[in-house]
Amino acid sequence: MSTSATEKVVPDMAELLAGSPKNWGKWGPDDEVGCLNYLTNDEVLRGVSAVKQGKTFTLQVQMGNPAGDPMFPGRKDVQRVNVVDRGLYMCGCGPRFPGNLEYADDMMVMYLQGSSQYDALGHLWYGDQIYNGYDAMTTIGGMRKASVLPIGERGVVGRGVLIDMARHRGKDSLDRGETFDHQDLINAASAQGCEIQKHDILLIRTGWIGKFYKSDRADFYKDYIEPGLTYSPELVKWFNETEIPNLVTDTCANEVTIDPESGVALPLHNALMRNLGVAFTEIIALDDLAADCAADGQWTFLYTAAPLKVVGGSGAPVNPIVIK
Ligand code: UVW
Repeated sequence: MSTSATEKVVPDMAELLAGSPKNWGKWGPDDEVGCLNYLTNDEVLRGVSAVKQGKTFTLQVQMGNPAGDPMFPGRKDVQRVNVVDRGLYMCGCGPRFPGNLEYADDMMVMYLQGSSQYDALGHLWYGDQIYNGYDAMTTIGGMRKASVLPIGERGVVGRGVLIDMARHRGKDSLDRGETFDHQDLINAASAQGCEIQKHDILLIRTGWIGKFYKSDRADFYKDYIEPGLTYSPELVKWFNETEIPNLVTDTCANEVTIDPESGVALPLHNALMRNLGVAFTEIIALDDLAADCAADGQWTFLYTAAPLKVVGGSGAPVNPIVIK
């Protein structure tokens, strides 16, 4: 237990999530991809059968956009620097090859969660254990268990459904700290004329990342609290029973930053990702896809993604592709 600045007694994560369901061991003692195991060959074909028009959408935000890179506070923007370019050749220093070709080369330093990304299932934990019961000591110096690598090796393909919570509530973007739950998702789906089916990859638009690009940066990050799903035992039960393999949103953390009820930070990362094995995909650009879905009434599609295969990574950038 701890006390917040407002003297509210905030429970430990272990206390809040006591009795919360776990899928540890469900896919064997060596599993590192969790609910992505629900995406069987039949589920891939179900996704393919959602393709009706051949329209494609890429869902990664731009990296190194002059407006900045949206990310969870505490991380720093992508730094991309030129190593070789025409300027180097003009100084007579460019690498020379037979035939005199010239080229441009660059390098980048970034937080692996500093752009559109997949979290490794072991990215966050409480107590001494990460997803599937692996010892949290395995995170030291690089993740030896439940890193992002197995997700990159496997890839993610299935039927996706987009729920546009912002549009459903008549807003460009949900407000700071605005919450919603599984029942709100079900209601929004019904208003959109679709349904969230078992094993669907669940995409939720809040408008938050779109708002980043329209806001003053200092204002956007001031007393940072983003909108999102909020924890309840019923919501966790719904995710578990609906066997959602992957939660994909246009926020930095896929959930309201501080649970308004308990005061605990990011409980769903633990209840859904650490305990159930739901893959988290964050900072995803959904505005164009949502506008198209609202225009043609097709909210379901084939979703495909594979994070970069970073050995030991706690997450990795991704550019998902959706085909309607
Ligand atoms: C944190 O690392 C706090 O969360 P995220 O999963 O949003 O990167």
